[in-house]
Formats: sequence, C-alpha cells, structure tokens
Amino acid sequence: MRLYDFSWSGNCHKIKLFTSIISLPIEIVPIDLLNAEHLRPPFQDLNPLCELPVFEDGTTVLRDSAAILVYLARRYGGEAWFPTEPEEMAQICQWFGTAAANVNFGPALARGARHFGYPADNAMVTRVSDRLFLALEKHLSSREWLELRRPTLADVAMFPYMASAPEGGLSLEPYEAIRHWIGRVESLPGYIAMPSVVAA
Ligand SMILES: N[C@@H](CCC(=O)N[C@@H](CS)C(=O)NCC(=O)O)C(=O)O
Repeated sequence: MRLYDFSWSGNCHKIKLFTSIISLPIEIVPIDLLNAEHLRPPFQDLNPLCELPVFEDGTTVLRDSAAILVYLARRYGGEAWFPTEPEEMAQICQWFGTAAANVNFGPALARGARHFGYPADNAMVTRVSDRLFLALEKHLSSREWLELRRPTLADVAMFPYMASAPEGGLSLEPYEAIRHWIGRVESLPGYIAMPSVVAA
C-alpha cells in the first residue's frame, strides 16, 4: 500500500493519521509539491487533477482524501469508523462535505495563502472560517465527537486543517469546545501530529 504524499498537506495527513490509528503500515512516496512535481507525469498520469493524496493498494488507485478514508475504513478498519447503517453513514458524510468545502476554503486556504502563496480573497476566507468555527463550536459544545458519540472518519477528515488553523493566522482561542475536541483527537492511540509549517 502506497501513499503519494506531501508532508505539509492536511489532506495527506488524514490518511497518515488514520492508517497510524488502525496500525496499518503504508509506504510513503513523497511528491515535491513546491517544485510542481504533481503537475507532471508520472504523477499527473495517476491523478489528472494533479492533486495529492493518491493512494494505491494493489491495482486499486484512488484520489481524494475522503474516498481514500472510506476505502481504508471499510476494508481494514472495521465497522466503527464508517458504519453502513444509512443514517450513521450519512451523518459522517456530512463532514466530508464540510471538510471539502467550508474547511478547504476557510482555514486550509488561510494556511495555504500564508505559507504556500495560494491565491486567496482574505475577506472571503475570514467569512467562511468565522461561520465554520461558530457552527463547529456550537456542535461540539454538547458532544465529545462529531458524530455517533465516538471517534469516526468525520473526526479524521475534519481534524488536520482545523488543528492547523492558527498556522493560517486564525486563532482558536475563542473556541473552547473546538480546542477540547482537538485535544481528544490528539489523545487517540496511534495519533501522529502533522509537521508544523511555521517551525520549518
Ligand atoms: N478534495 C481533495 C483536495 C486535494 C487537494 O487540494 N490537495 C492539495 C494538497 S493538500 C493539492 O494537491 N494541491 C495541488 C495544487 O495546489 O496544485 C482531497 O480531499 O483530497
């Protein structure tokens, strides 16, 4: 099993975090995003969208962090992380959408703009992030995990770019419930941290 990876990518980190939690060994293939290796063959042939992560398992080749998480959970992780009961499955999928839209265009883009020169409209990033943080704070003020009263793929998908929001200049200080949830994820057996882009 092989992950095409960029070490500061939160989307790649979701896969490293989850495989570490379920003790699944994977090979890491570093792709030099900073020097545009993802825009050229052979990586471009694996994913014509030119985005990481890409995951290989035998002849299976998958792109998109949520799709890869689903594959890993169903194939190797047991029922708990991504159950097949319709309502439970849909509750988790809600957060895949939130991660790909609100988180991606909020805290992830704030970090990408500050450290990797991604073009961003600051007012829009702030507006998206503020709304997301308020909603998440409210959601987490009455529960420990995002769904199902236990850690699931929803927490894994939301975690890296929420935890690294301060690297994009977005403080989590006012959001106590979010900070406590981050602490709970960090306490999971097998947890691994994403390398800090600020310290680099
Ligand atoms: N929806 C995709 C988004 C993947 C994505 O945006 N990947 C970034 C790295 S975190 C990327 O490869 N960007 C390429 C680029 O900016 O040119 C996922 O969740 O995997």
